[in-house]
Amino acid sequence: MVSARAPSLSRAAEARTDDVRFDNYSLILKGQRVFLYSGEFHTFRLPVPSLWPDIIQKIKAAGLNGVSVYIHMGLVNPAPGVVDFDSFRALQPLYDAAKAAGIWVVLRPGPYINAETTAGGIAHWATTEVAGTLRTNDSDWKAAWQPYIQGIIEATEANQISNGGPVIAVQIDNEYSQNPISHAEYFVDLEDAYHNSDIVVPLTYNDPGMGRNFINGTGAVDLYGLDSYPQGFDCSNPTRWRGVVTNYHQYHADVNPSQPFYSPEFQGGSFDAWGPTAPGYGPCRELTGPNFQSVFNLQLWASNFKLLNYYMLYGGTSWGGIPFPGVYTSYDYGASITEARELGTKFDELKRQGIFLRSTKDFYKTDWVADASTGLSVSSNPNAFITLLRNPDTGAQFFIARQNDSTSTATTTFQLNVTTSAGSLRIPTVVDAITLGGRESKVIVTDYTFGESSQALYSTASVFFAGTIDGRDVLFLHGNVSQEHEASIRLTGRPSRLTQPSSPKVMQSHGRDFTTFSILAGLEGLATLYDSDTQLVLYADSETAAAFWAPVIPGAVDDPFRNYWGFGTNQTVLVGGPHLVRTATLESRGRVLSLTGDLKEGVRLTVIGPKSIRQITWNGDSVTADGVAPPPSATEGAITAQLELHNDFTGIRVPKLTGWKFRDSLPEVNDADFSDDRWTLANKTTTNIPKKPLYGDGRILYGCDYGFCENIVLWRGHFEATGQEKSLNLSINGGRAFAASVWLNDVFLDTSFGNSTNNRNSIEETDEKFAIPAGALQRGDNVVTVVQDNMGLDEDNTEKSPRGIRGFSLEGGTFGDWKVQGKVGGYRDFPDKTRGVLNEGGLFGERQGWHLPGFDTSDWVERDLARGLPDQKAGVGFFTTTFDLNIPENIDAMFSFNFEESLGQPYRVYMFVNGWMMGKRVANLGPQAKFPVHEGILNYRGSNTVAVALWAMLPNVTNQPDLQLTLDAVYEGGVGNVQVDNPEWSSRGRE
Ligand code: IPT
Repeated sequence: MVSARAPSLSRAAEARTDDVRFDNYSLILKGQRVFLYSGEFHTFRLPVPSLWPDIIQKIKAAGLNGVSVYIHMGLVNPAPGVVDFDSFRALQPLYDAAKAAGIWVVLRPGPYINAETTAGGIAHWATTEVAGTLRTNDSDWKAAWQPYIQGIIEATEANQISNGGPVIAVQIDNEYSQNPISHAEYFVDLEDAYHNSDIVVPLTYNDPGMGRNFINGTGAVDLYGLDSYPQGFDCSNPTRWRGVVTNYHQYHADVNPSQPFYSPEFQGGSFDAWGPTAPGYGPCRELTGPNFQSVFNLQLWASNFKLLNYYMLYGGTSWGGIPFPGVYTSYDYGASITEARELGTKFDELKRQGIFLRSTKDFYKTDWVADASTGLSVSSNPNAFITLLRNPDTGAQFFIARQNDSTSTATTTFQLNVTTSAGSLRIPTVVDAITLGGRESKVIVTDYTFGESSQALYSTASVFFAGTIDGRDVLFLHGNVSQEHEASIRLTGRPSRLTQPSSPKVMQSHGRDFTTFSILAGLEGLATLYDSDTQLVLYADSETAAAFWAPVIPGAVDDPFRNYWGFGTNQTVLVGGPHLVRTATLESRGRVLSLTGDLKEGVRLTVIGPKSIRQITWNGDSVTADGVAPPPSATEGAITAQLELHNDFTGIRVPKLTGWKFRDSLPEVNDADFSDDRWTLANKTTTNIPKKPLYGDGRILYGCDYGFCENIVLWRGHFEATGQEKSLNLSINGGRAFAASVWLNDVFLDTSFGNSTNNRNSIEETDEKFAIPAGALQRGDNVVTVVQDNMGLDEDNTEKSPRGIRGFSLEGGTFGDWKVQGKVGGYRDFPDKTRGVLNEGGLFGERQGWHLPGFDTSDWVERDLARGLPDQKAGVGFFTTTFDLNIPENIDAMFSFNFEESLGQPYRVYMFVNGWMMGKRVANLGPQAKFPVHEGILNYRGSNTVAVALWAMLPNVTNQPDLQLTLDAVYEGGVGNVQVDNPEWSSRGRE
């Protein structure tokens, strides 16, 4: 435990709790130095609260100790004065899951969050009704956010660390500038709101770049941080690297040296944009893959960052109207945990790094000594760029090595001249060199303490785990299998059965105080280097190391921090083999080790834990230890067993989506008796939206101004025909990648296609002339029907986006009434409080609730979705079908809905699964064709409804949607008990 000296403590120390302090090195929680190692997770992008523990447990299993969470004002506060933390908007299940896993929470409630979401998270009612400038100290904006922030405060107070909860910081807004003063005063207003409450944890901020905002002066926060996305967001060139940022440390030294170095967002993946050239998330995961994590993350460590958050760690799904116009439904982000909640090689690398940090307290307090650019010349090869960090108390040193050209794919070998407690050395001493195999970075340690008191003089192999297990000091090293590595260790204790390293690829040379283990290239699997009554030293190739877990054994039941590593517990075991180990407990005075986790297949289980263990259970079932071929020969304290699956995955039936029922959803065009009497008259002539109409007669045809801000909005423009009408002109704006189809009476005129590029300067609105074909006009009342998609409001902070018809004119005539209809009830009175304000739009079928489970379709016609709309007309129709699932409990199965036809056809699909709009397929743009949907939205033991609104934007679509349900992966385990909350249809009256 390190207690910081009072003078060096900065602002948060004056703060209202001693439980969260910091000095110039790191965060200090409850008096303990902490490296905050966290990942970003947006609960609103996984609208199944019972699955939040799944993500949190996976974050924990990677060795991380924190989660950073944006909260979405627009979802929580859908209408003026309405603050709703029910269903997926809740905070408490997140806090409970974090506490149960021992994970700290940094809460980022905005109100502005950016986050590739509509209006950057600002509630649509606010972008509409606030006349002043958003995100300034304008009084109506201030009044607008108060109820939301007060709601956040009330839901959070009791969950702060000072009250035994997980919350350690609250971020003020998001990425902003301190100038002009109205911005800074806005921060002051938000800070006042927290200061006038029982929120006692520090207030933080994320600067978009090296902008020096909010460090000092008006609105300055307690703890400043800097966001960084050095690789950018171009996933289409996944191997093209931009190189690491080399001046982080200098920036820290210049701007806030009295605070620890904090990155509230460091690139953990990338978002992807609409359009046929968008590559999809596979390449994003490659662009930010394990080698990126190795080189770029270690560059952060080398820059002495001690609070880090990877954005995103789990991206999830931008379902319903969540996206801003630049992104599609999937927000997978190429993150370490996939949208379907799966783990892959990025997770492996994250875990190798995370467990190292968790194991290495000496790393939490380091002085940045020098690097190769400031005169550190320790490397024999200038192509290896070294940064040296040193712990001033223990003398532990961390040489962080990367390629001098950080994008280099060359193999670089070097020796390092280091000064240690045992004098100067050139390491390695026995094998030839340290190797950087292309895009790879390493931490090389000297005078490294592991466990209670053991010492490694140096290691050129990476540390995976260090700690104490059953009173023994344990060190677990790893390295690239094609390289040689070396570690020099002061051996203690009485050697056990194993007197030689268990692999012939390990050479041992005894010095006076230290024994040097040289690991030759090609050592695969796990090797025991040394095994005594006081020490255990293991080595594995990096891939094998990633198959190990170090679950934390919870401490005393009455300790609120019993699950927090280093706080309520310092006890851990090593478990190798399973796909995932979620939790471990030791019961019956250490005799029973209970493990929970996931299996993909049968595996060999290796447990290195206390000798007291007599029994191991896996997901509740007793495991029979077999002692067969224990990990490298007879390592003391290791237990091995075979874990087999209990379930036969091949028995899982994947229903085919058949039996579709169909009904037309455009009576506005197809039913001569349709009346829009009950629609809203669009007769406003003023709007708070700064971008005013381009032409027309002064009437404002922006959906938001009538409460219809989300998803599809329909417009009806009436006129009395004189016969002179030749054409109409419409300028329509739905944001990038939108579309709007236009009819005159029952005659289809055309569709306007929005621009799909992600270029902010591109024109978003269309401006088109629609010729009136002969015979389309009718005597008396004529009506123009516009079906318009709204892709979300722009993110640009103070922006209030015009969404709707920005210009209208009728050549040869004059428009009479314009009517507008979006989703039922608009943003004030929408009926589906569970799925929330962003779920549905204004299509007739949606207004009727056809997308909801339980709607009676017995009088609908049978029609296969793959046949498209009748007569190949442009229009909108609803297709629904149901299917049963029967997945055994304790199976985590990943399903997705897939459009198997090729891209390029002019239609859009709004896919509702049990009422939730889980996918928007824009078939002419793409790229997304695969839509993962989780248990909780899907009912795994019962009936499910899928409803598809198909909008054919042009006649004669040739390649119709071919929608199939796919089982992508199956695991035995999971968090279990996933609650299903899919309210059924009830009558909504007629709109
Ligand atoms: C940063 C935002 O803070 C975050 O909300 C998200 O939008 C992220 O970008 C990109 O996914 S802003 C940063 C790119 C300057």
